[in-house]
Amino acid sequence: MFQGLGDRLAKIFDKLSRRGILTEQVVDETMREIKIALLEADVALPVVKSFIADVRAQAVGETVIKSVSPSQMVVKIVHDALVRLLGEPCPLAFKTKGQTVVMMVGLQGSGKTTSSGKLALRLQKEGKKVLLTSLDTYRPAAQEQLAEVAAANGLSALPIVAGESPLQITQRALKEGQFGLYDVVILDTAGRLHIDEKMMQEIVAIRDVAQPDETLLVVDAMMGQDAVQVATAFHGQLGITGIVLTRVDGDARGGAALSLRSLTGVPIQFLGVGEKATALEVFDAKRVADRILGMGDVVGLVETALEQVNQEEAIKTAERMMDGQFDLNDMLSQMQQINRLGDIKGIMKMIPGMRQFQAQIDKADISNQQIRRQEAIILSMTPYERRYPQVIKAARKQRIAGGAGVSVNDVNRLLKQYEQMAQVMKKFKKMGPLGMMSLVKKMGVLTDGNNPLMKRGGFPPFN
Ligand SMILES: Nc1nc2c(ncn2[C@@H]2O[C@H](COP(=O)(O)OP(=O)(O)OP(=O)(O)O)[C@@H](O)[C@H]2O)c(=O)[nH]1
Ligand SMILES: [Mg+2]
Repeated sequence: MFQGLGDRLAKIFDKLSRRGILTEQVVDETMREIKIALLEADVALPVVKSFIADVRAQAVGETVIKSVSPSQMVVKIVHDALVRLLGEPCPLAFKTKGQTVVMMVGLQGSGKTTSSGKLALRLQKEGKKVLLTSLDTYRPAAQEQLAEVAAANGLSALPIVAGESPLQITQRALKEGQFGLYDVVILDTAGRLHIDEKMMQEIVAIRDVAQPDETLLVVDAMMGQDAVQVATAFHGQLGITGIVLTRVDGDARGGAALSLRSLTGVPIQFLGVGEKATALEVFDAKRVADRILGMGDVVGLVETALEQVNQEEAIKTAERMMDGQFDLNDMLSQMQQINRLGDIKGIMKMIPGMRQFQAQIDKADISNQQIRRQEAIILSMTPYERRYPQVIKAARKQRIAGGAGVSVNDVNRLLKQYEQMAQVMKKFKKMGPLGMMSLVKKMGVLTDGNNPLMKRGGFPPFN
C-alpha cells in the first residue's frame, strides 16, 4: 500500500529540492502536485482539501522561506501533517478488573476471523488469557474456521454447540469467560452488509448483551473510499470504537487509511499485513507517514529483525547503516538475516531508499535460493576482499567464482548489487541534519541500553 503515493511524493520532493528558495509560487505549485497525488491515491476530496490547507498554512510561513534546506522543511511539514491526519494512537481499552470484551464486526470476507485470531495471539503474547468465540451461525463451517485458527496458534476457543443462536453463544461466551478467568473475550461475528436491516438489528442485540469494551470494525483497505461509507454506516448504527484495516499488504492505493480517521472520527487501531497469524501491526501514524514519504521504515525493519535474528547483529548493522559505512560483510549479514525472515520483497521495501529500486527488485525476482548463492559468493572471498570490495579484479573474481561454483558473471552481478546498496547507505549521510535527526531519534529506541523497551526485552514497542 502507499507505493504509488510514495513514488509520486518522492518525485515532487525531488523536484522541489532542486529549486533554490521557496517562493510562494513554488509552494503553490508543489501543493497542487501533492493534491493531485493524494486524489490519485483515492483519498477523499474533503480530506485532501483540509490536508493541503494544513500544509500550506505551515509552509508559507517565514521560517520556511528563510530555512537553509527548504525542501526538507516541506517534507517535514507534510510528514507532520500526515501524522495529524492519521491521528493519535489509541490503544485498546482494557478493564482493570474482570473480562474485557472485544467484538469484531464488518462486511463479509473483510478479515474478521483472521484478525480475531491475530489479535488473540498478540494479546496472549502480552500475557493475557484470551477466549475466542465465533458467533457466525450463518456461513457453513465458519465456527470451525475460528476453532482451527485457535488450534493452529495455541489459543482457546469456546467449544461449538450445534443449534445455538448468536445471542445464546454470546451469553455462553461471557459465562465461560468469567468462570474460566479469561482476561479477554473476542467475539467474531458473522459478516454483514450495513444496509441489511435484519442483520444490523441482530448485531445491535448482540452488542446490548455483550456490552463490548471495544467494537472493532474490520475493513478491507482494497475497498478504497467505499471503506469510509461502510465505517460511517456501522458507526451510526452500532457505535464502533476502532478500525482494523486489513490487506494493507496488497496494492491498495492507501486512500482508505488516509481518509478514515478524519471522516469518521474513529481511530484505526490495527493493520492487517498478511494472512499469517502474526501479520498484525499496531497502527502508528508516524510510522505510516514515514512509509508514505519513502524514508523507509528503519524501525520496522530492525524490530522485525530483532524478533527473529540476533539482536546485537541487527543493531550493529543498523548502526553501520547509519554511519554510511557498508561493506560486503554487512551485506552478507543482511542477507543472512533476510534469509531467516521470509518475505524478502516485503523486507526490501522497508529498507530506506529501496523504494526507488522497487522495479528492479521485482524484476530480479529475488528468491531465497538466489540469496543462498550470493551468500556462497561472499563466503568464497577473503576477509580483506569483503572489507575492501574494490580490490576484487579479474583474477580474484575467477577464484571467487570457482570457490562458490558460480560464473564470473554472477560475481559481477553481486558486486554491482553491493554497489547499489552502498549508494543507498551513503544517502543516509546526505539526508542532512533533519532527516538524520529523526532517524537517529528512532534508532535511540533500539540502541539506548537504558530504554525501558529494551529492558522489557519485548519488541515491537506496541501500545
Ligand atoms: N493478504 C491478506 N489477506 C488477509 C488479511 N486479512 C485477512 N485476509 C484473508 O482474507 C480472507 C478472508 O478472511 P476472513 O478472516 O475469513 O474474513 P471474514 O471477515 O471472517 O469473512 P466472513 O466471516 O465470511 O465474513 C482469508 O483468505 C484471509 O486469509 C490481510 O491482512 N492480508
Ligand atoms: Mg469470519
